[in-house]
Amino acid sequence: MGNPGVVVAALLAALSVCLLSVPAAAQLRRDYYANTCPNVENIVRGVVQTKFRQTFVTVPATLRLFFHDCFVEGCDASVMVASSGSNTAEKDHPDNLSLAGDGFDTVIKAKAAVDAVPQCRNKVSCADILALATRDVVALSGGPSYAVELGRLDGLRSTASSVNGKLPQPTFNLNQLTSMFAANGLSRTDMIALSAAHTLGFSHCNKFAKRIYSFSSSNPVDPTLNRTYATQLQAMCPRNVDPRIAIDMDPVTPRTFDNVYFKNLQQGLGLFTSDQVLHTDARSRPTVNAWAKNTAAFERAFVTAMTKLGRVGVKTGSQGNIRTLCDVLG
Ligand code: HEM
Ligand SMILES: *[C@@H]1O[C@H](CO)[C@@H](O)[C@H](O)[C@H]1NC(C)=O
Ligand SMILES: CC(=O)N[C@H]1CO[C@H](CO)[C@@H](O)[C@@H]1O
Repeated sequence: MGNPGVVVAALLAALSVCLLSVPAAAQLRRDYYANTCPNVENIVRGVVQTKFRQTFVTVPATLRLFFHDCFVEGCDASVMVASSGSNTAEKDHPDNLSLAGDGFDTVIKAKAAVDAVPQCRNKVSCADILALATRDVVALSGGPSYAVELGRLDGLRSTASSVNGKLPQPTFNLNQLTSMFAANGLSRTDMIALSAAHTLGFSHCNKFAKRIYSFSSSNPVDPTLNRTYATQLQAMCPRNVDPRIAIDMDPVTPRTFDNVYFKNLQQGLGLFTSDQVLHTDARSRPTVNAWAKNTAAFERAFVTAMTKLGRVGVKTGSQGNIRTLCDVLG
């Protein structure tokens, strides 16, 4: 302690370790574009509102696009990139599970609107536009609104192979779901809250066909599925159904972002194993029951989880750039 130089050196070393180990997400800020594009939130919201009036699919398509973006290579708009030449991009991996084109279209149009403002041109990342548009679609469909942290750069690569094993499957049990979300810094509570995104949108029949036709040798129908609902699903999704047929994931309020998702689970109306297991498994059931009767508590948990989702694998500095076109690298 007698040598101030040593103390200062030690402090500097400790400080640099701290700085180096600060996760990139710490650099996200709500007012990131305050000087470069102060009106960015209004510009994006305007485009999203117009698109929403044209087609409701904008809502689930954008919300799911954000989730897939963040879980594969971080929230860096890598999911937006189109395949070119010999590179097959993320969006063309089979697990893109038919990401609806209206999500891509929303971000591309919002980016064009932002870049049409001279001050904003080439200043705002596609990754941030996707995060803002996602907040806007959730609010437009009746969900909570929230402040979005900004400052993500766009990723420099996008490959189909990077998707392997990164996205949850509809057949997952609670342990599989929990560990995949944990790998992205999300708790089981966050996972349950985010799963409520299935209060909106569509699923193709093949994603749950096994639950209604060939669950097990003794039970063709998954016993955790509501019997009446199983019969309705069989009618909407007969064997050998046209693979393009998609059905509402929330059979009760399919166009409203609400906690009916959790009420549905209490009645065996969870479409996927990964949905229904949240109520079947005693470890997650108390949370499902709590949010089924308390909208405010669910919305708080959803906002917390979305904010954490938006911090996954954020690119800063030389790890990324601001794309000119969201579907083209560079
Ligand atoms: C918990 C694990 C999850 C699994 C296993 C899962 C799986 C799926 C599957 C299989 C579909 C149907 C795709 C199709 O047939 O076209 C789907 C749709 C959807 N998912 Fe998830 N998902 C999960 C979590 C999430 C999360 C966290 C979000 C967003 C925060 C999300 C948002 C959506 C939306 C909005 C749709 C509807 C898409 C549309 O209508 O275009 N999902 N999901
Ligand atoms: C099955 O769903 C219907 C609504 O579709 C509900 O009235 C009924 O209580 C549910 N059955 C069970 C066992 O939860
Ligand atoms: C929207 C989109 O790009 N969907 C693609 C998902 O992946 C399949 C192939 O696995 C493509 O055919 C789709 O065009």
